[in-house]
Amino acid sequence: MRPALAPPEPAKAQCPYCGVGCGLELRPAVDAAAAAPQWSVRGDRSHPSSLGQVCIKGATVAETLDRNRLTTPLWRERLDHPFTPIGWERAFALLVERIRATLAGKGPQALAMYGSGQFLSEDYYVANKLFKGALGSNNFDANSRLCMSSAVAGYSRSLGSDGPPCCYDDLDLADLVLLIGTNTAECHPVLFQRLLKRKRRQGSAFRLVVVDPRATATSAAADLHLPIRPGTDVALLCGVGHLLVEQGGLDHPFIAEHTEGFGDLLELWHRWTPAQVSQLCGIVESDLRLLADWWLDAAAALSLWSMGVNQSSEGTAKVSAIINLHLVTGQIGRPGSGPFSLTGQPNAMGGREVGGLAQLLPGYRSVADPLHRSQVERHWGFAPGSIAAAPGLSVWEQIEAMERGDLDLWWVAATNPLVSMPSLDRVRVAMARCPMVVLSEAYAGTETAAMAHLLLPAAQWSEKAGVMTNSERRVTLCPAFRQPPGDARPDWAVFAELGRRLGFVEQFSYASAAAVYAEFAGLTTGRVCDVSGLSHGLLAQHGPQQWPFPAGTEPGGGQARLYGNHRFATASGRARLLAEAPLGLAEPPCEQYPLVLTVGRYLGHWHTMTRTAHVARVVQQHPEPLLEVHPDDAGRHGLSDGAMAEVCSRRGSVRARVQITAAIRPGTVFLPMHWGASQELACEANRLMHEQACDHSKQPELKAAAVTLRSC
Ligand SMILES: Nc1nc2c(c(=O)[nH]1)N[C@H]1C(S)=C(S)[C@@H](COP(=O)(O)OP(=O)(O)OC[C@H]3O[C@@H](n4cnc5c(=O)[nH]c(N)nc54)[C@H](O)[C@@H]3O)O[C@H]1N2
Ligand SMILES: Nc1nc2c(c(=O)[nH]1)N[C@H]1C(S)=C(S)[C@@H](COP(=O)(O)OP(=O)(O)OC[C@H]3O[C@@H](n4cnc5c(=O)[nH]c(N)nc54)[C@H](O)[C@@H]3O)O[C@H]1N2
Ligand code: SF4
Ligand SMILES: [Mo]
Repeated sequence: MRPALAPPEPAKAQCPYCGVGCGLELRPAVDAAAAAPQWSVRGDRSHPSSLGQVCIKGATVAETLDRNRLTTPLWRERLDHPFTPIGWERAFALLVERIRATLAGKGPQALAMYGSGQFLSEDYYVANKLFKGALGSNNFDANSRLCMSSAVAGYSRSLGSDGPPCCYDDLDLADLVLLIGTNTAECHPVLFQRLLKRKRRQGSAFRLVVVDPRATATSAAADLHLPIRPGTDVALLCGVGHLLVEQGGLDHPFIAEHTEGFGDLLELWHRWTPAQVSQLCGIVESDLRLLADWWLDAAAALSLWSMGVNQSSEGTAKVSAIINLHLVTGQIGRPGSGPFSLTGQPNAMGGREVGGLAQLLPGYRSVADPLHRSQVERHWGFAPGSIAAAPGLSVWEQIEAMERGDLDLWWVAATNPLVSMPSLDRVRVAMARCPMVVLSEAYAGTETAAMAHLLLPAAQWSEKAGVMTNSERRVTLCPAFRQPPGDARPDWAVFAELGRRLGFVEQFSYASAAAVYAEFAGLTTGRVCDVSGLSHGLLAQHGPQQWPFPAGTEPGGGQARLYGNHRFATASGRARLLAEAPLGLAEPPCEQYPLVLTVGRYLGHWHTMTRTAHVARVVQQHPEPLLEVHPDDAGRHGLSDGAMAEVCSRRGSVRARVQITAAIRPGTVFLPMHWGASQELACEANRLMHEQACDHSKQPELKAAAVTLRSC
């Protein structure tokens, strides 16, 4: 008799899509007919962040792993040549030759990398060390610049450091949840389900307020929806502040002991009367008053935000304006309350920890700080002075450098900028001027590959080990449980190999991803994001852990919330109340372009669709991109439902099918970001968008451009 097979152990990992960071369990489904093992997915009930819940993207991720992969390095000298396969040996030789020539000629400033919040922390860490340490170029930026950079700048300016202070349990403990600039139902669905469950159980005792120019699946569940004009959030929040003062609802002892800058804020709020604010935001005054009343009523108020806040030319001020409300009412650092950014990508948080933006170094350090530079140089094993003092080029500055012919090599990894960057036509022209564009990608045929010279096949999630951190600061180990296809390699291993070949053998000789993580963890001791007690071994044995997790912390002993003692990470220990007057949109509507286009997401699709375009269930759910137009605007522009329309901005035009809906504010239209040039139904929304960005965070205003419509 054959012995019964033990059921295979599932692999456990964090979902590789959104920043909720749900735990997944993947089991090999034995199918003799299939060439490669198939995997079935379900929620991991033991994962504390998601308790077994998943959404459609997580549930279908296994269907995306094998299709359409890049399997071998490909090279072409010129963009009008076809790609030819080259082995890794030649690929590395080319990179070494070009990098050495640049270092000897123009210098390190002519090298740049644009990475991603979809890197594992290990990929991110080694890429940073390679650029900022070995090459002496701080020109390492990531797509978090388009995503969380305003949250990073806002937390740092207001609280003294990056780091979301809250945790998911706060969703169960708040009496009032303010959802501002987030379509949580579609973009952070498992958290939204958690809110819905409370709503069903507690009814009006639990209040949900949504601030969004569109009525969305999120606002459908809200007690109050404030459909503000795009770009008027700071004014709205000043109006709430005004009413809190008027009603005597401030926590004066908290303000006196734990904050600074109250005087200026009071003056600013005083100027923004409810009548003025309601008019500017395009809402009724009684709704503004209701929000202020509910804030005052709430024993615990929680604010959740995402791209409607961050992607703005005043994104950092929007974040600080949210934090201000929490500080003046003492709604921070205790259960159920606080300002809580919903992270977009699965490991944008990890990226911030390892210093994955052009101005940062690992452990929430800054390149501008001489002490931080010397600490990191020592830990990395580079001579003093190796790390440059000036912040590197942010991604848009990298594009401008290519336009001027100042970049010799632009290395893009785990992002698809020829769909996701603003001013796409300009980006394309700039890339054409760069002598060597390198792309590390898991999939074949992306829009960015069309403008690259060297394609490096990446092993992706499930094929390489490493960690990710989700929005509530919880770190999950993602093991390698599948073979990478062909010659695909983990990104971190490629960066390390290149470092060794450039002569930095000692600094880049890692035995494993676990060794990379151990080196990083050692750099975080005593920092806000202290993970010095974490290791791949501990995470494998005890499961996901929240940071701070200093050396010696018992498993499960990480901290759920930051700033419980109300000592903030500023020099004085006080949080800063920042009085910033509303500026509005960088490109307001005008006679020629009378509408505001906003661009966002659909529930089933992931960004540039390299994965989700291949999932039948998702394609069925979202077959095409739709232009949402209010009936008044449709009438004015002669558009009918289901017909095609041309959307034109100062930068170009795209065509899309019209969906007439009263769900969107008059004067505002919406397109999804997903359908790039390689899709059959291409609708390149970002050809229309502009690159004007927030001064503090350098995050472009990807949520608003002035457009007009034409029927076609
Ligand atoms: N299904 C799905 N989920 C995802 C992703 C995905 O691609 N698909 N991507 C992940 C990533 S990286 C991110 S960053 C998040 C993004 O998550 P979200 O930010 O929730 O998603 P978006 O659709 O980009 O934008 C949210 C809302 O902002 C509103 N908005 C536009 N302008 C303004 C404004 O001026 N003020 C306010 N208050 N609101 C405004 C829009 O109408 C939109 O409904 O989603 C993550 N989750
Ligand atoms: N107008 C407008 N524009 C936007 C936004 C918006 O709301 N409005 N949102 C912005 C935001 S918040 C974001 S986050 C960006 C997202 O935009 P992108 O980062 O461009 O989108 P993705 O499709 O997620 O790109 C990730 C790429 O990495 C590849 N990949 C996956 N795993 C790996 C891996 O392990 N290694 C490597 N090397 N490659 C891998 C995928 O195949 C894919 O091509 O878009 C931004 N652009
Ligand atoms: S909510 Fe986000 S993390 Fe959770 S399964 Fe869906 S995409 Fe994955
Ligand atoms: Mo994002």
